[in-house]
Amino acid sequence: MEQTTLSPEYRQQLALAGLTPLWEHLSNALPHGRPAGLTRANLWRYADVRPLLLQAGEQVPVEKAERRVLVLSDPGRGPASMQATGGVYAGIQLILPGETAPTHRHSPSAARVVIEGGGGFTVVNGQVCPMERGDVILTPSGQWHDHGHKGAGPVTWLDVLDLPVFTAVEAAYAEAGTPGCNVEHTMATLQSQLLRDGLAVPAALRRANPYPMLRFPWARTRAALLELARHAPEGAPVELTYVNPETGESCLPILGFTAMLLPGGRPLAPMQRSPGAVFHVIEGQGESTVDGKTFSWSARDTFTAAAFAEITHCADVHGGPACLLRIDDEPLHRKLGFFQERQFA
Ligand code: 1HN
Repeated sequence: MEQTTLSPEYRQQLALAGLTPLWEHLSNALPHGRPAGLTRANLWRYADVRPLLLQAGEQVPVEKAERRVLVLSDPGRGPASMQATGGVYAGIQLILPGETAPTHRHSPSAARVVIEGGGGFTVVNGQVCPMERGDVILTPSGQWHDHGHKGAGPVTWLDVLDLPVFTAVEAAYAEAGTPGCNVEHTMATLQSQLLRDGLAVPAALRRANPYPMLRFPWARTRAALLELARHAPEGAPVELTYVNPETGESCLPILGFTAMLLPGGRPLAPMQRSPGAVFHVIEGQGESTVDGKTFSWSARDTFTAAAFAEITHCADVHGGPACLLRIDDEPLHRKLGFFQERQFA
């Protein structure tokens, strides 16, 4: 029901009492049939972002900025939005040779997807994680982290955070580091190396650390995707989900990460899914149609899709397979008891 004929006196009494009539808001709060999100699918080409980011490198010292980032701001939410989709913040960060982005920690969890590596590294709770192109590196909630760069040339990566969720529940905050708070932790480093190799782990650390693996090297994921593609039935999606190797659960509590391989020239219509998504192109080129909008993409580009978007992806027939990373809030949707997927085509 829309606006009802309530007497002005009654409206005023309600307002003074801090009350509002549900019947005037119900259909807005719970739209019929599907969520009425704000997210507007968009493409950010790396070729457009990179020169703007390099200008920030000239104009903004990293000590001043704390983090030198251009935020992928959802055009559906107006200017300066700190969201790419309803649940995901995304931005592209730059660090120049010799620079250090200072140690801090915050309540939202983050992950980096390396765009230009080569000498960049991040230290997360004492684990030194080298940054190579396509690597996914986690920074779980509350863990100290800083970034450095020992190589030559710019290092850049896509940051994703569950910040919109933390903001919505009024839980977003950060703290500055103190000297020595993020010194090298060799046991944790050993644990993650052993887990990655499928070996035994230090007994004292077993299940003691909710985030036993922080770095997922692209070289390993890529090789596994190619292997999977050789065995997958024709037309079936070739997808790998990033998990906590000790539990098999999603690697972070709110954000989900899936690497997918798209064979050249064969369009794929994945299920419509309840979470909106950020897609980052790691390799190859092609195009995706998202709710009727077509994006032509190539390696290092990023695009978004709203909740329940109708999507088709197609890698170029001559470019070989393409690899995309999908980042969304599927783990949160599952925890809410709500995650849904539907076949649309
Ligand atoms: C943050 O701490 C980083 O640590 C990157 O590199 C992006 C966006 C919003 C809030 C905190 C980082 C961020 C951020």
